[in-house]
Amino acid sequence: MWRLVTSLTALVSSSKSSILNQPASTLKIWKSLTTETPILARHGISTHDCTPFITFVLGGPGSGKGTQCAKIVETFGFKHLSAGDLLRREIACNSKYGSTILNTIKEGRIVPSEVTVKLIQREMESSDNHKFLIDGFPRSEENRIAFERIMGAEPNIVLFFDCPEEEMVKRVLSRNQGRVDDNLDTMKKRLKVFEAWNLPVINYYAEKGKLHKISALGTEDEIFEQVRPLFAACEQINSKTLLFLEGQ
Ligand code: UP5
Ligand code: MG
Repeated sequence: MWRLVTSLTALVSSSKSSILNQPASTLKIWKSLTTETPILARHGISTHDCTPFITFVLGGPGSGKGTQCAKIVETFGFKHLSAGDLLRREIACNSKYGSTILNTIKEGRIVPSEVTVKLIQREMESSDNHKFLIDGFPRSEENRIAFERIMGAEPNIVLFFDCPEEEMVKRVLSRNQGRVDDNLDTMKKRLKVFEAWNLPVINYYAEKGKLHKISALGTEDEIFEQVRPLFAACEQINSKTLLFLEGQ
């Protein structure tokens, strides 16, 4: 069903009046989906019948990306791909890049784009789902450009969990799940990398009108109440599109 999103541009002129009656969240999603053709799918992810619907989930270390992704999966049936988890899996299975990835993560630096994009590509191609949450990627403009080049795709929407540094530090240091990067020394480096390399990507998508900034302070449920309407709006737009196309 998500393939139909690509037909939204064609729909804009004919259904503008009914769309204008929608709530603000729906309108913002509508705008971000139609400001340009969202999906190109020329290269790596064109093997499925459906064009994927891609959400990038961005935010600093400990801002709650993974926590909110789990809720989106539960409520809206997306496939969750955490770039960090995919990299940690490579370490755990001693792949050829394992030790390089481990050292990079310990230093809070960014793993080479080709490695991460290939891992994401493999997961997307082997999934039956075509609604993807890509969590913690892209972390730099170079990551973003590599994704577009290798996958031939852009995200439909981008979430940014905006969280104060003190709160992120507090959450990461109390997580206690044995992650090699959850210590004060590495956390300081992760925050610096976030500011220097991730923020330009966030600004890029803000300028493109694709960014949805969420305040990441509050309880997990309170934060999800900001997230829910975005995806509900996507579903609403999509079902309207489906009805429209069925009437063609
Ligand atoms: N928590 C969550 N929400 C809360 C709330 N509202 N109130 C109170 N507590 C809350 O949450 C963090 C902790 O906070 C948890 O204990 C949670 O219960 C609690 P989580 O949802 O895990 O936050 P998240 O933003 O996912 O934090 P994470 O530490 O995973 O973010 P990072 O972006 O730092 O980590 P990631 O795993 O993506 O990457 C790790 C490293 O891998 C990077 O530093 C980098 O070296 C490397 N990497 C790359 O090189 N390239 C990539 O593309 C991706 C990663
Ligand atoms: Mg995470």
